[in-house]
Amino acid sequence: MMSLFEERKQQLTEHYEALIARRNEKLPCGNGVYDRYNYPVLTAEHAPLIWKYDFDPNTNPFFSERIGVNGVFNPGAIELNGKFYLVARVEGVDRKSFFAVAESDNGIDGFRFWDHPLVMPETEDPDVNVYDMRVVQHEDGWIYGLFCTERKDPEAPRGDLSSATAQCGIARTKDLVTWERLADLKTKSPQQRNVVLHPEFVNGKYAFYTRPQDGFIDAGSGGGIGWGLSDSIEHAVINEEVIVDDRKYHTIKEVKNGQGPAPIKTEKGWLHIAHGVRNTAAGLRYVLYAFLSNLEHPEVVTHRPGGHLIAPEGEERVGDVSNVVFCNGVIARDNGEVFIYYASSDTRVHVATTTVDRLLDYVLHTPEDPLRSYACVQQRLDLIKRNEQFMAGRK
Ligand code: M1P
Repeated sequence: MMSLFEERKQQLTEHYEALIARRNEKLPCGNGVYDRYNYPVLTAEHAPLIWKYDFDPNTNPFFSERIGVNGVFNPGAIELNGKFYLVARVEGVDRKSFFAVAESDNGIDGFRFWDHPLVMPETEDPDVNVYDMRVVQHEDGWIYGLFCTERKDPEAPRGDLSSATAQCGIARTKDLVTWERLADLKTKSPQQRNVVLHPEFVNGKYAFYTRPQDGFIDAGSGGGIGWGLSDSIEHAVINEEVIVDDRKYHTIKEVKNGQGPAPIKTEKGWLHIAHGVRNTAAGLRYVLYAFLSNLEHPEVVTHRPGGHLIAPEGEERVGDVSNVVFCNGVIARDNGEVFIYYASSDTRVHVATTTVDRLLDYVLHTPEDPLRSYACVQQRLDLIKRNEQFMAGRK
């Protein structure tokens, strides 16, 4: 008879392999801008069993989990040599996040984590928590990972064990395996999250999208997507930070917003995916939105489609931090395909597929938010009128 250890090991291994082998399916009846898929591409269950279980029956007779994984979300993304890589935020049951690389041949299913999580070297001021890496292939030849490094707030009053400071950690690699940690970004803001490296030099300098904020959660008087230049990447310093996409009253980004992945270069400009946060009686609601900026001046926004691009739907609405979609990873392929990796409710990762043409059509032809109900009705009446005229003309 098989021991309990062997029985459980076999069952869990079969379950794990079936999960990785499961084909994903495009969902019908999308909105035309992008397609959603039936299954998440990465979940806590995708964490390899050897990360969680002691495989020695002498020390683990019941094949019990030893170090659990709570969630897998907010991945950076990159395509290298025709393979799709996600550098995911893996959160242990101890609440600490770390990075790990998952690889797939087609970008929509079959994602399998590499055997070892990524080892991110520390600076002299050790990180307590690291998360939300933006992976950028820069024109200087390096692949950079910019991420949030969180530490206990040294100014926090005694007994306050929640206040933290968030800053931007920077590391670089050539192969996603070995990472060189550089100095954290320095800006004048007391807190920074959602910092993203622009993939090209601007005026010969490294260019950053930032998100200055007063507090760890609250943007306070700060917020908005910022922009700044630095002479160096090894010791990056932004002396002047300007806001390029502001928060606005009664919009999807009234509370805060942040650049998602590095923008996609297109003929019409830089295509950005960002997240916007609004308040509700049920807490904060995070959605994704898109905008376009000028090719020569990436800090100048030229088109701002109103409303959200992706909002949480169905099971996406529920998780550790419910009513959240968040994106810090996108893959734009040479053939024009775009894979948007978005996480739902700080729990799991999904993919939405589209093309540069479809996204450009969306940003160029979706009207801006006119900011008042009356003006929104006028906007919709205008669409209806044009449709009626077009349809009458065809009869
Ligand atoms: O919980 C939702 C998101 O909250 C933070 O994003 P922001 O700084 O814009 O509020 C981040 O912690 C992010 O990881 C998380 O998904």
